[in-house]
Amino acid sequence: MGNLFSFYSRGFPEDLDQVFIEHTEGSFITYRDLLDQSEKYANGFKALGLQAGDRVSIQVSKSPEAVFIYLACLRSKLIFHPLNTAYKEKELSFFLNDAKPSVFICEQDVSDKIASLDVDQLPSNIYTLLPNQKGTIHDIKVSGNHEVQDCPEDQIAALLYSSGTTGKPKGIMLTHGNIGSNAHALKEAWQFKSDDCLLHALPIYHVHGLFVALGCALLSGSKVLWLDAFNPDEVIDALPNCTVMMGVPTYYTRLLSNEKLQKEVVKNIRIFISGSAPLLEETFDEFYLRTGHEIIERYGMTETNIISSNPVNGERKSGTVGACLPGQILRIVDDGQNILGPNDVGNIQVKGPNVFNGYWNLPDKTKEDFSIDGFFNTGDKGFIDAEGYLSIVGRAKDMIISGGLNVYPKEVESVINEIEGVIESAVIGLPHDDLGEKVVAVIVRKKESKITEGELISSLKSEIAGFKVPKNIILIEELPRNAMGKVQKNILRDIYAKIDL
Ligand code: MCA
Repeated sequence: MGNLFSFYSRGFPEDLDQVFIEHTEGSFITYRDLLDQSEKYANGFKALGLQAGDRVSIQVSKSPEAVFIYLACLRSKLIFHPLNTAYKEKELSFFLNDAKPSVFICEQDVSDKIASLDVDQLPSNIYTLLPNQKGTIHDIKVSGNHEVQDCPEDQIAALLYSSGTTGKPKGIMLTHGNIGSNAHALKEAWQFKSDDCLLHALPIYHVHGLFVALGCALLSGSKVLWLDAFNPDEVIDALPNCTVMMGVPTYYTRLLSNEKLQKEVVKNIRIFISGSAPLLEETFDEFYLRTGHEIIERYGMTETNIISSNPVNGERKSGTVGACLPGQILRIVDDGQNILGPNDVGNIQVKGPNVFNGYWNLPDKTKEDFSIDGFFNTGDKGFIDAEGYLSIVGRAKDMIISGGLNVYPKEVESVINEIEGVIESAVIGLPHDDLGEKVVAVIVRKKESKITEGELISSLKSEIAGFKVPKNIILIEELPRNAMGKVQKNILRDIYAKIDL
């Protein structure tokens, strides 16, 4: 496959003036623009003296410009490191300290306060994104031919962080081969063709919006209808012009809450795809009743890209995430690494060209997460039925998925426990109609402390990204513990799931 940029570009339409990105108000970006702009940025990075393997961190609102920069990084074998704009100063400082990028592209407000970040050494090149801003990345663009650099498949293409159960985020290294092989498998599985039009409302700082959605479009030379964020009214207005939509389950429940979602609106849609969080069977059923479409549920994670999917042709079994994609090996093992048979619940492991290269600067942690024979331990529990469909039944990791975003309780607890007046806390996930799961914190205050729920929330909002901030805070006298002294989160979940918080 070689360089992922070259691999993508082999799927581009012959007529490069065909549209790649179309905005709802009618403006568009062609495949030629994509080539030209990414080439100019690649030349710019070269002029800055960047070398293969250098990191380019980017924390900006969703913008096609970020796609040009992603492709420029691929062309030049630089490592693209996208960041959620929700991250607060402390979180951002951690990422910059850990990834040590040569270039950081951010919004004007972040650029203005960059000196106040707790970073050992600020990146030598800091830019804003928009053309009319001070110190904009547009200024680095240089016209002229740029040779796409050839590279092995295990060349790192992107660094994406996941918080992890220790509370400290880990950088997940994804290679050109990981991303390319997975996009190819998905393009085939979901039968993307050049006349498809993908409704794209996902953020592009995660695997889902960036590698899965854009990867399928690029490899098939098709069009993307670009929405800056998910807004049900805008999505429903755009659906008649599209053939495919991808989203997290929250997108589908929000669409169902909108009366305008009717069969007529989806008449041109070929497939709806859902991932990043469990799709409730009732959502699947209700969506089918309303639209006549069975949502294709698939399963993946940042470390592995997408592992399995329900089929385009053939039975889509609700409550399952479908069969393993071609080229990968999926297995269920018990705690002793013995391979289990059909319908036996155990640990889900996967091996294949899609599986990441390791955690950034954490070789021991990487080793821990792989079996001796090279399978990645997903940390999820499930079973495979006799027809090969995988069902996820639980997580071995203490993790909450809220609106398709992973939240690690340990990370939130560490921040809560630092707040003046707090003795300890337990963060749990509780069912939520809109987000699937919501973050809830059960907190024990010091006897003399009068800190309120509202004060705790506002303190947390200044420290961590909004999606990690608990939707509810429960103050109690003591956390339930077992004989070993371990907090019994299952008891907390049982109690508070029954109460209307
Ligand atoms: C925003 N907020 C949230 C979330 N998002 N709270 C909990 N969970 C969330 N996911 C909070 C904000 O902090 C803010 O709080 C308030 O909600 C409104 O913010 P806004 O940005 O307007 O929210 P929204 O537009 O309603 O966004 C919800 C969303 C969005 C549409 C569900 O989070 C989203 O697009 N999620 C998709 C994420 C995704 O792409 N995941 C894929 C990663 P306040 O009002 O208090 O300030 S996983 C992946 O890539 C793997 C490989 C895979 O398999 O796909």
